[in-house]
Amino acid sequence: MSYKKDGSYQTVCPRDCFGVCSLNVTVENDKVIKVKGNDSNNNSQGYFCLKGASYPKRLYHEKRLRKPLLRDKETNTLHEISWDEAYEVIIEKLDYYKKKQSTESVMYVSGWGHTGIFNGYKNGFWSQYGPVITTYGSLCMAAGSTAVKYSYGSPIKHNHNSDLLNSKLVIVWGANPANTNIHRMRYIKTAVKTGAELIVIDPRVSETMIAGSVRIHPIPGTDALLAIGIAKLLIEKDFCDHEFIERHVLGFDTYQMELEKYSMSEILKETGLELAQIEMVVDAIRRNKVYALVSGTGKTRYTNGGQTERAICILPALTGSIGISGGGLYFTDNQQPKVILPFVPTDKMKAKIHVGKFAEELKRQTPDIKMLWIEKANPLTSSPDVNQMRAVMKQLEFIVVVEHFLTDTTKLADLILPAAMFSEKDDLIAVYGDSYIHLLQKLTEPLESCKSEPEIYRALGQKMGFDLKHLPLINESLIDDVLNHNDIKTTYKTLSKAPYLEDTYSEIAYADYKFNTPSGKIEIYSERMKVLNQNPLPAYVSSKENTTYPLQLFSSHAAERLNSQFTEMKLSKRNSKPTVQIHTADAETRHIKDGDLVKIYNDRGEIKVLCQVGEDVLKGCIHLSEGWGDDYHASVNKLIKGRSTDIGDGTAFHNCLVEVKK
Ligand SMILES: Nc1nc2c(c(=O)[nH]1)N[C@H]1C(S)=C(S)[C@@H](COP(=O)(O)OP(=O)(O)OC[C@H]3O[C@@H](n4cnc5c(=O)[nH]c(N)nc54)[C@H](O)[C@@H]3O)O[C@H]1N2
Ligand SMILES: Nc1nc2c(c(=O)[nH]1)N[C@H]1C(S)=C(S)[C@@H](COP(=O)(O)OP(=O)(O)OC[C@H]3O[C@@H](n4cnc5c(=O)[nH]c(N)nc54)[C@H](O)[C@@H]3O)O[C@H]1N2
Ligand SMILES: [Mo]
Repeated sequence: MSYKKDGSYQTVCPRDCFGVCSLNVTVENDKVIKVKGNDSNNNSQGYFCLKGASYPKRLYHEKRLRKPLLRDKETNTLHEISWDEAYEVIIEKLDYYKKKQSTESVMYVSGWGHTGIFNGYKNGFWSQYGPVITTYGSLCMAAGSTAVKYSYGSPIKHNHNSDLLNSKLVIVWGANPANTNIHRMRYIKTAVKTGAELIVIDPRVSETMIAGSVRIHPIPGTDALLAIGIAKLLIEKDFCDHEFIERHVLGFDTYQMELEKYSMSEILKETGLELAQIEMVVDAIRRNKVYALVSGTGKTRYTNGGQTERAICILPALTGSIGISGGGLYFTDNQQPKVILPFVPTDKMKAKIHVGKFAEELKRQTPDIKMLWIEKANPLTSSPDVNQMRAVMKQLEFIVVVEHFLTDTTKLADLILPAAMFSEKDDLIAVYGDSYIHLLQKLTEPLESCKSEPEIYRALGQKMGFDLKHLPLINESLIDDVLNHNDIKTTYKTLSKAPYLEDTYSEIAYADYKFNTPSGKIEIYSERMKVLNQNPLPAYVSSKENTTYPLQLFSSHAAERLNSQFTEMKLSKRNSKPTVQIHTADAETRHIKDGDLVKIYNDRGEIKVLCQVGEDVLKGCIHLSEGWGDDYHASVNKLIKGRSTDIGDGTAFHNCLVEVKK
């Protein structure tokens, strides 16, 4: 029987992305047959990407997991089992560890494969089982978001993307919206067409460097110094808005003194830039004191990432470019109300292991862990130090992975559970790319025996005698209860027509000049940084890795993938093979030609990829997109050590030196 009548329904893409595209989905005979953009929200406005368009194929892809799979340890082969058998195996293991050792022999790991509010449902199960170990920290934007929160207060906000049309100058810094935020990029393109200046700061030629843009290529990880150089010149030349600073900024005077510690010659040497380039940026700001600063996560994935973001994100405050149309800092937009799941008991998980240092910390910090439960994550591709992590995971006794596809991580799983996807579950989506609350609608029954995580937890809970009030059925009435409990004035039915925007939403962020920081001002000086043993003022500390390998490797997010997802869809011919970009001079000294197959290596591992030789990346650096798995011999995280960022417990993927050989 079909879950819904044939027809067209509105929903949203639940991927971990700035897009949060509202979609119109055509359902026929319980199958999604078409996905289109939907203009029910004012951010995505009917636009969507090739990944969203691929759902009708991806849902029914031949490689999609359809049945639970159990590994026969002796033959190392997977064979299909029923859900009842799968539950039996899981319960036997969970009981065994609880009795033999403790529930802390079990570790729960989740990523952001799916971004729904109902990800929190897991606590309804795990808190009834007993405290289990989990990770803390982030693979994603935590260094940057902590920096922005400390500077501007929480929640983080930005002007509506459409306000970019009112900007005469857009500076994109360590962000690549052409790939990662297509809605913002549409506006940037239009703004440039109608005369806005665009400056893009990135160590490589990124897809965002469209015709007419000015390109600035600092040496990776040195952006804080570039920002410090810009601040120095803005202050020296007296281009600042002193009235704005007096009213709304804390720490300007002390920062001015701090800046004297940095000489321009040191800034130029470290960043590899010329004075004229920094002066050019400063001059563009002089001409456009109100300008948009689009600040991304690329330059925050270093050990100095938080301080780098601090140095950059306070720049608009110096010329009063905050709280005003045409101006503003664009990091993330989180103006939607928080949604709490009222039926979920308090989280009892013990977050002991830094998610980016998993490999190193798992055995050292928690030698008693025997069982892993992984869902919505592919750490053996997306987390650092893949080789070491694989070795550590091999020593564990039992690994469960809930997944859509066979990934690098499932290769180590003892039990693989097939997860529901996209149209196969109800959820609420409220992420960082817009300030809406969206409904992800269940429109079709899960394919074959796939199940959503809540269904799995509820069934397990039922068999284990858990209190089912913490594991309710997710349906329209439960979602209405959740909305009601959070005092959000909408319903499932209303959300099924269009996403929800709170009436407190402001198209111009901070138009009220209220900054939710301890001082109520934009904090260039942040006392909170001291608690993290950091300079309370933006500062620069080198992030260069301390090894002798000569080339700096950094990675970025690809248009046709979502981290490690969508590889199976082969959405792009142009980028169908993993390719490393290397500078002509570095290629010549290594006798490497364009199109050669090369080995990238250091003492953590090696990968083999094709080589693109040219001037698209700085000399001394190489660039490769993240997310390629081992099947492509291009798992960049094999080369990368797990390190924490200075603040926010983020992951410093890009502190990485390597060598390249033909
Ligand atoms: N299509 C697509 N969209 C996505 C994603 C995806 O995988 N694919 N992922 C989503 C997720 S999880 C996230 S977190 C966001 C990320 O979105 P973005 O913030 O745009 O992130 P990145 O691609 O990591 O990096 C952006 C740029 O920073 C540059 N960069 C690297 N190091 C430095 C540096 O030292 N200085 C400077 N100035 N630039 C540097 C990179 O070359 C890259 O072009 O995108 C989201 N959207
Ligand atoms: N070198 C390098 N590494 C990086 C980055 C980088 O810039 N450079 N970027 C990092 C960033 S920003 C992020 S956010 C992380 C992302 O790291 P992860 O959160 O691990 O993301 P993915 O690699 O996309 O893996 C998510 C997995 O979840 C599965 N999945 C999707 N939906 C569901 C679902 O509903 N249920 C279940 N059970 N599974 C589901 C997908 O099939 C996929 O295998 O990667 C990071 N890794
Ligand atoms: Mo991310």
